[in-house]
This record gives sequence, structure tokens and C-alpha cells, in this order.
Amino acid sequence: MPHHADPKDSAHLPEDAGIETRAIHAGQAPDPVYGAVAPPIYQTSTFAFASPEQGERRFAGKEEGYIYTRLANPTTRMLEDCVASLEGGHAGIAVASGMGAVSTIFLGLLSQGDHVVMTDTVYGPSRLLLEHDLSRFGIDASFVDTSRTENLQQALRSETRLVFIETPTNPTLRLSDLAACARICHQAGALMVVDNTFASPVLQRPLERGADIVMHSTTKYINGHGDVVGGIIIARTAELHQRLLRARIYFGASMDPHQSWLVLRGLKTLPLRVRAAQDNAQSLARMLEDHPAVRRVIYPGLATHPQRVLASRQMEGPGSMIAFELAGGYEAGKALMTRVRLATLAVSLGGVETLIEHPASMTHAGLSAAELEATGISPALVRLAVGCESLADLEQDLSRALDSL
Ligand code: LCS
Repeated sequence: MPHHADPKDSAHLPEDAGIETRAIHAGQAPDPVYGAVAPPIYQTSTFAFASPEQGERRFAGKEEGYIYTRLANPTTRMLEDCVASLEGGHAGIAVASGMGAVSTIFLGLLSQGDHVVMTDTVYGPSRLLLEHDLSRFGIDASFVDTSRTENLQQALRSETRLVFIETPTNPTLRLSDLAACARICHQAGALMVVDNTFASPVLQRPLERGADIVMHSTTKYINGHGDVVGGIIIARTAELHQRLLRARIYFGASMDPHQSWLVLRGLKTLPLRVRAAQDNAQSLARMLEDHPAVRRVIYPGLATHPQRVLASRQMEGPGSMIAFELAGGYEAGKALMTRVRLATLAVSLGGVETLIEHPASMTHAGLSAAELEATGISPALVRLAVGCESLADLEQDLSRALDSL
């Protein structure tokens, strides 16, 4: 496997640098050519060799250095090193989208006859990929509510190679106990992968709790500005990293340098954005809970969330996703989504702008009626991805729309 050099060395960072410092500096140092403080965009598909011998040495993995952007690129490498530092992993692998991360993990680590256990409520397409696509390659999967560890234990088979956990789940905000799940996976000889998109490394670092691989849709909090799709995978060990890097290179879901640069730019303010949005969400969740038009609010920061204790044990905060059901069901939800003005009716999340959507007919529309019911995605459920606008404006927008129902 060809290697690449590390031109951006962040050795100037103290070992114990805080997460705000690492989000800004990890993997980056002033440009060695002109001293540019902002990371340069190495918008090139290929890299010149000084001699045929150098090309040969690089391909043979005997010399560090860049070869070709699908394999590795300096701008992308800065992003990979920065997120790997935030998650506490060996190294990062940036890919074209969050689904590119999910598929690269499966294609890189699974073979015909293998079995996967996945949290039943995940981002719809992550489940559908296993159910409808990887099943064609002889890979079997079970979908269970991993918030109860006994379900995970029971679902494991001798062929289970991988357990894929999403916590908090999209969109029902159910939590799985990461440390307990990791113990169960490892006893069974399975790898544990965690989709950490909803929490971000600011609020939850699964590798510290025993996960082997963590992944993100960087489209969400990591980039945070609603303007670029992307994904990243961080492995705990060099061995897993090499297997996943090979899958990225051969299946070809590499992130483009300009895309990497945009994500790197957004990443610098990740801790600030995550906390600002979370403060807004905490207040909005209470407001929703007190409103007569609302039947039920799901938010890990509310006393009514059944896993509030687990949330405070394994997360540094409840985040900024809220799910709620209106007393008037789907019809009332549709009216609400039409009447809000500041919150935008759109899928996605984790950006500075507040978005509202209907999971059963949008993000999770590919699931069958039975699957939706089993996973608690009722027709009445509305998902609110809280952004960083002024709290008073968000409160006014939501309460005006709710009062009109
Ligand atoms: N994992 C999670 C938890 C997600 O929420 C998403 C996208 C993905 C993976 C896939 O990432 P992508 O390929 O889109 O970058 N979630 C979306 C959502 O809830 N609304 O729109 C997209």
C-alpha cells in the first residue's frame, strides 16, 4: 500500500491540547512554501516524481510522499489528521459522503457469509444498504434495538464480524451504552463501529469507550455550514486503518481536495457551534414540552428521556437534535412544518441553520411500515435540527407556529 508524507506537522501542539485548540490546529502548521496560515488547497490529481526511481520507491512504499489524489492528498490529509486527533484514533480516512464511509467500512471489512448486527433505528439508508444491497453479496444482517444490551448479545452469531451502532439514533435519539456494547462485541470477536454523526467528537468519543472504528457524515456537525457533503472514518489501530484505506483507494470513494478544504474550514469552529446549538436546543426542548399542542418530546437533556443518566455518563451534553410528536398527529406536523418561517423545511442537520423535517416520509421513507412502527418512527414524529440562530428568534418562530395549530 503506497504511503504518503506528512508535510503538515502539528508537533507544536501540546500533548494535552484542548478540543478547541485541536479543532483549529491539529494536523496543520503554516505552509512550508509561502507560510500561508490558512491550509492551502492542493487541487491536483497527481504529484510529480523527481526521478523514475523515486516513483518506484513511492509505489513500493519505501519512501513517504504523494502519488495520486485518490490515494492521498495533502489538504485531505490535514482534515484526516485533525478529526483523528479529535476522536483519539490512529488516523482518519476522508471519503466522498457519509454513505461513502458506511459503504467503505462494509466493503473493506466484510466477506461473503459474514453477519452484521446493526442498531435498528439508524439513518435510513445505512440500514437499507445492508438490507437491500449487501444482502446481494451474501452478507447477512440483523437489526436490533441496541439500547438494550441483551438484544445485542442475543443477535450475535459465530459469523458476526461487525456490529454497527448509532447513538444517539437518527431520528429517535435512543442511546446505546458504548462501553457495555464494546465488551459484548469483543467477547464475541466482532468489531464495533460507531456512527458518531449526531454527537460529534465534542460530545462523545466512542474510541475512548472501546469502539474499534468511528465514522461521521461530515456533511453534518463537522462541516457545519450546510454547503458540502462528505464523510470520514477513524480507526483505532494501524491494522484496521490499512484495511479501510485500501477499501477507500480501491472502491474509490475518496474525498476531493476542495471538499476537504471546505470541511477543514468549517471544522475549526466545531466546539463553538456544537455548544451554541445545544444551548438553543435545551431551551427549545423545554418550551416544546410545555406547549399544549405537543404530545411528547424526545431529547436526551430532558428529565423525561429514559436514558438521561446514560447520556450524562457517556456524552458531554445532549446535543441539538430534538424529536417530537404533536397532539394533532401527522396533519398537525405538516401544518407546523409549513408555518415555521425561520426553521427551514429540509433534511440534513448539524449546520448553523435550524432545519425541520418529517422522518417517516423523508429521511426514513425507505423503511417499511412495520419497520417504522417497530423503531418508533411514528407518522406524528417531527425532527428538529437546532442551529445557532438567536434563541429568542427560534422560540418566537416555533411558538407562533405551534399556537396556530
Ligand atoms: N449517518 C448519519 C447518522 C446520518 O444522519 C447521515 C445522513 C449519514 C450517515 C449519511 O451521510 P451523507 O452521505 O448524507 O453525508 N443523514 C441525513 C439526514 O438525517 N437527513 O439528510 C441526510
